[in-house]
Amino acid sequence: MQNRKCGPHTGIRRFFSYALAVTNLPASLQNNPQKRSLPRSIFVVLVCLSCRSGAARKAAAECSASTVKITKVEPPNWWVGFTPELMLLLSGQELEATKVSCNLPTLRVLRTPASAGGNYLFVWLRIGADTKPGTSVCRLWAPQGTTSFELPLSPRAPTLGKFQGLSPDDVIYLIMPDRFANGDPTNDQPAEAPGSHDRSKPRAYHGGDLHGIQIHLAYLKELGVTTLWLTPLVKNGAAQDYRGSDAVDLYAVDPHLGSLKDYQDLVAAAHKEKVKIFFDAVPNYVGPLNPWVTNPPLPDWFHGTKQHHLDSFSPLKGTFYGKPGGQAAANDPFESLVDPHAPAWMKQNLTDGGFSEFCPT
Ligand SMILES: [Ca+2]
Repeated sequence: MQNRKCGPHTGIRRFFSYALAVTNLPASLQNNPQKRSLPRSIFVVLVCLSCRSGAARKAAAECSASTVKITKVEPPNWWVGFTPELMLLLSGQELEATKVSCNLPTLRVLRTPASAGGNYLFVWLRIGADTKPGTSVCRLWAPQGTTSFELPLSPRAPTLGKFQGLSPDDVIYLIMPDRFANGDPTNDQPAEAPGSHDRSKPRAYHGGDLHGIQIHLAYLKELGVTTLWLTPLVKNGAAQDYRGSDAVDLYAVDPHLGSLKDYQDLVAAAHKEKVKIFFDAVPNYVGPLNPWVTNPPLPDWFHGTKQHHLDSFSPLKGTFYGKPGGQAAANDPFESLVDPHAPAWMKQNLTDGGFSEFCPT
């Protein structure tokens, strides 16, 4: 998703796109450039008309004066025929919306609570059962101006033969993609992560990726593997987050591992070999570099704050479970969950606390 930028030309283009209902091109027009020229000519006429209209001038003026800004939409897309409702989280500034409206009549905005300060807006949507696939444009009005965002709604892929789950007969092979096989050296050190790739450093990225797994499917199949469990693939933010657990974006594939298409290609190739892919997600915490950590969408988004939060190991650092002298814990903190003698606060430190000292959960 990219937020539409204000400007002398984009402002008019946004006004135009919002004014039309989103529909897919008829199949008869999709691969025929000559036939496509008709709606394109209509576009030109309408843009020219809107240039001359007072409404267009007003929209352009609103755009240039607006300080309302959307920098991210999560999730960035959804599917029709999947869930009746969807909650979007918009990030940005001045997002204390007075109204949000989408240009699909079957996509209804239910409520739009904003965070204090206006850096986040929750948009609750009801997706009508008769909604067709396409990209909807939603407009947001706020005291400081107006802006818009797009929401692609895709058709669901056929589910027959998929989503089978696991059984006792499965042979699961756990892979940490960065450490398995390097199938694409061009992604070893993405431009946005300089210095992150160094085979001489144990905690740096070492070059493994999704394509490396794909080109070794025959090897894995020969081992008798029926299921691949990949550690989290989502985008991480630090040079030593190769494990994948410190997400900065829960909807993007980490660039060290490849692209979303690389993942889709891997899944398709694995299914062709009758090998399942087990998707590993970590929903209960994010990485310390996630923007939420310093600016959470809600006061209770995390247990505590970056500076003040419970630490799973904190009760173990004394002499009770831990080593004498206040050193790091010698025992697994999970023991407290099953230990009938462990006090309630010790269990809470585990269930509500972070595994590390630098980030809330
Ligand atoms: Ca690589």
